[in-house]
Amino acid sequence: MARTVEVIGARVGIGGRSLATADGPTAIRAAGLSRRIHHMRDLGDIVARPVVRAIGRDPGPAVIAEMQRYSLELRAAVEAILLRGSLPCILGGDHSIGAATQAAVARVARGEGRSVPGLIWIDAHTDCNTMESTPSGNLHGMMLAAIHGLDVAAFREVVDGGLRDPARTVYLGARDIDDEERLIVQRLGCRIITAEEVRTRGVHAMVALALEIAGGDDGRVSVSFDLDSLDPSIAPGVDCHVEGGFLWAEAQAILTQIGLHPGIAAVEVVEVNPSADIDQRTALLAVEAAALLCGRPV
Ligand SMILES: [Mn+2]
Repeated sequence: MARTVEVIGARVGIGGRSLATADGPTAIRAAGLSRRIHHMRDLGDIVARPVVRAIGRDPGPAVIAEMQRYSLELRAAVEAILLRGSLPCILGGDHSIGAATQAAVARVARGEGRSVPGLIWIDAHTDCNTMESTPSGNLHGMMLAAIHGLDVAAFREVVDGGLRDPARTVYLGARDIDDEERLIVQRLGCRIITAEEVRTRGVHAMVALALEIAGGDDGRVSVSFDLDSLDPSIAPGVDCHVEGGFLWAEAQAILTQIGLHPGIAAVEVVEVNPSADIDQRTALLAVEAAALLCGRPV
């Protein structure tokens, strides 16, 4: 027997560069998700309207309003899954969905009088810009700043009651961090474990360290897997390609070890952009990642 996995497709692309990322959940399902996770219930999609984005460092009021509306809808859906005792698995979609998922985890934990789970963020990016520091204006690069208590208008209401302790956030594989953003991450006190560090010190030791830091006093963690943490040579179907990522053997070992951890609170698999993919390669890896993270028998 395994805990029921409840899947939501988060059809959103307005937080990133390419609206085609909204088709990620469809591509992940088509690559065979339900064949790899047997104990899953698919709740279908939550859809963000593809509103027009302003040019420049401010995405504009239409995107900010739709992101807020969308995120509140997703947050409520994730909270409902958690309250049923199931494991939420949210398929992206761009990474902006993290505000809703992670706020939901914190709100439910607080409501139950438990400590708020930590966060393992497997990503080429640290997603910790603010509207003041962002070079791109892409909201998928700001949601963790909001989750850690910095003001980002689009997520202000979404993170209400859902803030996370930055000392329990660990990044795995981050390698494309803006200068000001790096200062924010340092100030917050999040831990960054690079792919290089994983190679030098070993997957097992580094994942154990990540679980120890993020797990805090109760061992509970959410895990968010961005396909751009992988090297673009094996995962071309993403929005932001960054060289030097994990190869599949490394990622597989990381995801297996995390998936066997007993305290997984929520899983996200995000940033699959089918319009950039080649022969479903990235979508197939997304299926494997979700299966490894959600597959723990109980
Ligand atoms: Mn990323």
